[in-house]
Amino acid sequence: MSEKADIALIGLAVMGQNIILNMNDHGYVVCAYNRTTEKVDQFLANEAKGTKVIGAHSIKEMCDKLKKPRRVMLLVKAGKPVDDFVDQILPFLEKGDIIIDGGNSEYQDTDRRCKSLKEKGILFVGSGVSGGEEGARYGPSLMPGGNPEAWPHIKDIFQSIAAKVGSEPCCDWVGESGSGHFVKMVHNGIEYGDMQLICEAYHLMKDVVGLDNQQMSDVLAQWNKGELDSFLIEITSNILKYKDADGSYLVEKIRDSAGQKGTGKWTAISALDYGIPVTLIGESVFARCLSALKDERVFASKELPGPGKIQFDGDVKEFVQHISKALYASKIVSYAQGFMLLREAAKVYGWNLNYGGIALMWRGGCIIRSVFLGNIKAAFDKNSQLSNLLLDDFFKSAMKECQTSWRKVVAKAVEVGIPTPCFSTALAFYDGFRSERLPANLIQAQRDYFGAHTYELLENPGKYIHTNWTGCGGNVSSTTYEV
Ligand code: NBP
Repeated sequence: MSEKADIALIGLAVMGQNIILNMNDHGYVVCAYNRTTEKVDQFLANEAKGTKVIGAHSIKEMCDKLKKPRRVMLLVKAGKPVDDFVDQILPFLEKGDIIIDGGNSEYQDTDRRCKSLKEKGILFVGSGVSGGEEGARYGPSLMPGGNPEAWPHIKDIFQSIAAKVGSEPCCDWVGESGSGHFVKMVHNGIEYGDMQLICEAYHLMKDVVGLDNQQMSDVLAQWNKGELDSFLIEITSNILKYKDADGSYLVEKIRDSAGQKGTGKWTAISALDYGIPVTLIGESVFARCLSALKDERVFASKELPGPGKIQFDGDVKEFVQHISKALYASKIVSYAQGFMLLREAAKVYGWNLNYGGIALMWRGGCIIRSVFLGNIKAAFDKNSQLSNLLLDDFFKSAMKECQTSWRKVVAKAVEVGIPTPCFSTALAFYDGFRSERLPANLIQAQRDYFGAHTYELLENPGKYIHTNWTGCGGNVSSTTYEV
């Protein structure tokens, strides 16, 4: 009888094909399957030619060719296709078999699938996969969560195909139910924030300081040797200096209207749902929305006054240094906010999240990979119960070192009328988070004044009282009217 496969992979598009070849490189026999089965033959005859990959033309054939417990990984379009495939595979599985969804599924869907499959004795895993085509082929960042009983059966495959930082794989068990997909969602949200922060630095260097593209590219290449060392800084340095066939810089010819697929928006929505101020990711999503109003902006640019052209008369090198520090400080705030959201979701869902492990999973293989994630990992290694990254000694001293520059950059941007939504919101969050007193006492008074919503006194927290502010209202407080 022919050799049985270690794992089956359904979905022969860009991610599936490359993950299969990656698994093959690491010695695993993979059985490939796809809804359109001709793609199985095409794949075996072309990309997988000469490998140990085998194919199947039906779900039954695929399941029959697997070692037990059976491991079936899906890399198909998220949503209904995943449910449809789960329904089709189930009749051919036995108790203890494993289904892994590596697509960009919503974490609530993964939660639901985990629960319903557990009742049937099937172990379900929802794994974030990041790194795009190249990552899938040579080492992605993998964020698996779901039924923990599945982990010992998939650990070796997952950790061997994942990206490595030194000898450490960028893959570890994230936690229960939908946590792997939640972590992937927050990763994508942070990616939106990182990208917008770099765009704001570019805008300031170009339109305030007046650097040309080659100079900006050189600055970023320099930044990439220090604390900002990251994949996104590296590629932006390359993008800025890239010249079109006519010798002009290509990036300057690209329409300034950003697209999005929704994962940044999902992060912002869950931040609102859980009441966590993930302001930087929220602003980065809104910045893309504002950019997309291109026609309205073109019209408004001729109608609405700004401060007028202000000549930059400062020290260029010094201001560029201030921008790098503003970027670093804002980035720290963004990650602190992302981890606050993870902590809250873990509380709501009862997940036991491995925060240092998450930093390590993002350290390599994915779009937000950076040296800085090593510092985050170190912070959680030092104190796994760390309540907020900003309170770790390393990050505390980074904020101390950066804050003056950060304030100068935001103030300059406001003065000259350059929008820096993420630099600014990060600073506002930082100042709010470090404030013993905020003006929310007045909000409470206003709420009580117009809606009898009650308030607590500083000296007596937990006891809610109502004041008849006008002398005309009654003394009855509201229980239902929420503003
Ligand atoms: P796609 O997201 O383009 O999905 C293509 C696969 O889904 C094909 O196998 C296709 O089968 C199958 N499929 C579709 Br489309 N509709 C289906 C349906 N109604 N029923 C059954 N199968 C269906 O592929 P991808 O870009 O390789 O991504 C795979 C997953 O990984 C997605 O969830 C994606 O969001 C996620 N992801 C992608 C990237 C990336 O960089 N592309 C990165 C990280 C994660 P067919 O061949 O018969 O049409």
